Amino acid sequence: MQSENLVLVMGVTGAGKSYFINKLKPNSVEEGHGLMSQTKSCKLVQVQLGAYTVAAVDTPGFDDDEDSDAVVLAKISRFLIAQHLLGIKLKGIIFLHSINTVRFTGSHKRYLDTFSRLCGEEAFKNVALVTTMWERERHDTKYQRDAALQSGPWANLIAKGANVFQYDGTSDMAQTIVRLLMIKKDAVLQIQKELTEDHGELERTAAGANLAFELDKKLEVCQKEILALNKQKETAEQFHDDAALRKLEAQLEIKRQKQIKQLKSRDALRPKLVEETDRSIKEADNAKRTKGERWRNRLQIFVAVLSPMIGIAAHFLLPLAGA
Ligand SMILES: Nc1nc2c(ncn2[C@@H]2O[C@H](COP(=O)(O)OP(=O)(O)OP(=O)(O)O)[C@@H](O)[C@H]2O)c(=O)[nH]1
Ligand SMILES: [Mg+2]
Repeated sequence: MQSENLVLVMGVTGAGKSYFINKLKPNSVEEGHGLMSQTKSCKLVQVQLGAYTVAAVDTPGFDDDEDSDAVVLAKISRFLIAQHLLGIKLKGIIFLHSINTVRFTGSHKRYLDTFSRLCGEEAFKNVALVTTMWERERHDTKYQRDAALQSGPWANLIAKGANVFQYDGTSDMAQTIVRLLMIKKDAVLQIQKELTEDHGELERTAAGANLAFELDKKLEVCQKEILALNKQKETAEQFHDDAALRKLEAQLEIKRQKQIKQLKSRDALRPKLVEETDRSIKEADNAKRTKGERWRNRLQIFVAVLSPMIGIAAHFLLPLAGA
């Protein structure tokens, strides 16, 4: 079987992940133009860089809707477990961050925190910390922001071996960054070790436990708010205050929707990913054998197992996932 090298492209919504992948292979994924997150599932794009065959993975970013962070982590983890179980080489993670970001708060902090826990310190050497959109930002404050990033939020990663790049938006530089990761030793991420060694749920990994803890706190608050609104509703009913009742009903509905979303996110941290993925690989394998066929390479199995959850650029899917 030919050697497959995987590179993960990560970063918050709008950091430039899809743009970067398109610079490796033009028009392979869709870029965003608005404020909403564009890439909803992991997308895999195969690129030939000299002697290296690289599968670059476009991952969904966390956005301002923090209740869905767990769902995004679950998607990325599912991907990482399949890659790990199939023995596909993970060469590196490209972490993108827009130099236009004025303040490193909210989703940026949460994302970096989850990212660091997902990788674990041993894998920091396989991380490329890349600032994007340099050519878009004319103001000189970009240099100060870059320095502040390196001495602040990124300092620990850099101290433990992460590599820093200022991305100029070109294909040449995108390729150079990927090529530099190709000469690294294969990475095994903390979350992969945690999940495969313990056969546990995502909620018991360092990255997942943190999100689970935050979600549990929020669920408690939401439940209390719903109880309080219900009490107010009872009072309004006693006094036949229709206007207040209507307002409270509307507020309750918003809270209930929020609760449903939070519960869904919490559930995303529960499945036993290793067992599920292992089972899916065996099922795909059996189906293939029954048809008297053989896999062409491990990426083909990977795509077959993950295709319900990942979108794959057509030019990649067709040659690999065909019968
Ligand atoms: N000039 C320039 N534009 C960029 C660069 N990176 C991203 N963009 C643009 O910024 C916008 C957002 O970039 P995307 O690549 O869609 O961001 P993303 O990280 O994939 O976002 P999600 O899919 O929402 O997670 C797009 O319009 C890109 O074309 C860059 O380095 N230079
Ligand atoms: Mg994208």
